[in-house]
Amino acid sequence: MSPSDFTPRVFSGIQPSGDLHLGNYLGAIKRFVSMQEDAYETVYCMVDLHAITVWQDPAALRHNTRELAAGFIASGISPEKSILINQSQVPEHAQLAWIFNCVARMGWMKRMTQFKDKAGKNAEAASLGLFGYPALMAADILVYHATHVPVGDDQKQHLELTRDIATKFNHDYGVDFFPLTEPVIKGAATRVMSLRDGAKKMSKSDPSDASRINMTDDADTIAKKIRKAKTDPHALPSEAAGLEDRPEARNLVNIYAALNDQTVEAVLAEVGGQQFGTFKPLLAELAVAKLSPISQEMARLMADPAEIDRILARGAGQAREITVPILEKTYEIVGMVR
Ligand code: AQP
Repeated sequence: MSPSDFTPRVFSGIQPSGDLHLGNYLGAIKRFVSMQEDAYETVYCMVDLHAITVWQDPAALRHNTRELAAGFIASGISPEKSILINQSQVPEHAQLAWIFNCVARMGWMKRMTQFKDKAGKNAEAASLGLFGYPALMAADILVYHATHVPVGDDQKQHLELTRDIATKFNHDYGVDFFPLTEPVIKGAATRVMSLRDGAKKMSKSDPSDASRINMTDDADTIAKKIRKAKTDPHALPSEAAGLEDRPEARNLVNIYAALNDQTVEAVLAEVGGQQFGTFKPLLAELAVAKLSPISQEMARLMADPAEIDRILARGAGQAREITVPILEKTYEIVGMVR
């Protein structure tokens, strides 16, 4: 069966492992919202089981999970239109992950660049969970038979692995059960870079807070971080080709384009020739105009955490209507006595 034989369904998630940042917003959440308006069933997830592959303070994890849910809702994800869950309340994710641990090969996992980046030089001390992360991610997606997954560019390799796992499972058991999910990686900001280093992606775990714009930053902080963002001494070009060897300049233009729903070409047609002293205040103004209403709404939602918990509990109930039958069928295919 091809993905078109399955109900068009979107799944994606974000780790509640720290402050939500502009990269998460432009690379993922903004596109989650637009897919919610299309002809898909949409399931969006705070992947708390993924977050603990690196130690998390329990109180901070609870706070970050609720704050991430508030960030999703404040950005436009409606609990009436989308299923909103935290991963650990839908146990079929972890149950299917075990089956996929037995399908995925060690050699495949060893090639994952995210593991190498996150484990660093001391891979022996990394958790087994961090190594197995992509099998759980495959389970997150396939336990819904999701056909489309909007993500940032950094997740491309994990989505290829998800397709490999689905293919091997289908082949090993002689079935056509799991779809080959399509990654949806598009737009001007599929890889938002650090404001301090145009070669590094903007990330929650970067020790420098100045490297990223957090969704909870106030207007002054956003403006200050953009003012201090690393750039080069040249004026902006009028065409995209002129950004090729200028990673920091390209990053700021990409951010502007994504925030303003424009193409890079359209932005450069307006700002080409400007120095950063002129462009940065424009970008700061745009970022504040787009992000401040979201952070204010997040703060309002966080004042009532019980309501967020109710939304997540209801989402888990809706999700399990999909995941329980898919897991049951998987167990039956694999040969488990039910
Ligand atoms: N810099 C980025 N540009 C575009 N998209 C990004 N995403 C993350 N960073 C960028 C996208 O956000 C979604 C959720 O990511 P995640 O929280 O699951 O984990 P991550 O990719 O590991 O994010 P971080 O911020 O880099 O977290 P840490 O520092 O904890 O590892 C994904 O769709 C991702 O592509």
